[in-house]
Amino acid sequence: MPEYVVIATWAFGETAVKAAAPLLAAGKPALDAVIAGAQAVEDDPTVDSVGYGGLGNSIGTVSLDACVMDGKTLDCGGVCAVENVRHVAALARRVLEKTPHLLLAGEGARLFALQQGFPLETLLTPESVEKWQKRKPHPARPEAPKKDAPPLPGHDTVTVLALDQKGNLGGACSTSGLAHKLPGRVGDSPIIGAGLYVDNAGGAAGATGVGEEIIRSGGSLLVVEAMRAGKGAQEACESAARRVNQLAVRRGVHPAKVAYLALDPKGHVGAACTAMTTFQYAVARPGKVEVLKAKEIGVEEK
Ligand code: SD4
Repeated sequence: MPEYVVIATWAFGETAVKAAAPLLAAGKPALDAVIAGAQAVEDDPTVDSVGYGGLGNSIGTVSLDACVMDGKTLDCGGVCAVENVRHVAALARRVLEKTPHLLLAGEGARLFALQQGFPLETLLTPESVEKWQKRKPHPARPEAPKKDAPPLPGHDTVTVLALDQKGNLGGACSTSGLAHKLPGRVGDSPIIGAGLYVDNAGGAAGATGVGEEIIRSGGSLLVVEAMRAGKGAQEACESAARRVNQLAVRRGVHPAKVAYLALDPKGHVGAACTAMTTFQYAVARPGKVEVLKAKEIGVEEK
């Protein structure tokens, strides 16, 4: 029986892996575990970039994106620009299970959530409203970010990847996206292949950081395809981070903050981020939970 492994983005990923590990230890499927992990972070009001307590968009509304994928069946589902639903990773799973579609957006996703019995609630907290106000873009800066504007602060996705005891991989990704984003803006996180990709035959990968650059550079599918082609999980993440840097240099802009996390079908883990991105991630294996720092790929690295 393979040993289980679960990994998750950022230091708050520790909350996710600690929620997911007991399910994996009990022999539950990877998909159940990653959704439980994502949900623990969605419920944490101190994480201001995921679920309840997430920072609002430019008009102060919390708008969430999420997706899930099963590495055995390649079944997947996502929701984007959803308001008033806290557990969007679980909602993405309902899209996978109950509909012939892969991605539901906005009001359609919210109505689907109601139909599926998810409660509608405000996702704002007094603390998140205060932070949102403090982090408001400078008045001199236009509300709608310019094409080449530096990224706004306040964005961190929880991406959870797991290998279960049957040797199956699963992944979930959940975020409130960039704080102060334009209403209707959707990042990489709900898009299969961008924010997440999982295939037992290649591996699992997830992304965090500036969604526009993750999508532009090919996203998580790049990482999985690199593993399928024989690269290790670490090398695959590094090559995808290098791609982000290379495209930025070609386009004459500073590379965006982007990080990749990967888990191969044998349980090897990889993580890498672009320059000036301090990226931490959590790893749980039987009897051990660690928070590690990812390798940073400098712009000059070819
Ligand atoms: C997005 N990738 O909406 C997400 C945000 C994020 O670290 O992960 N930030 O673009």
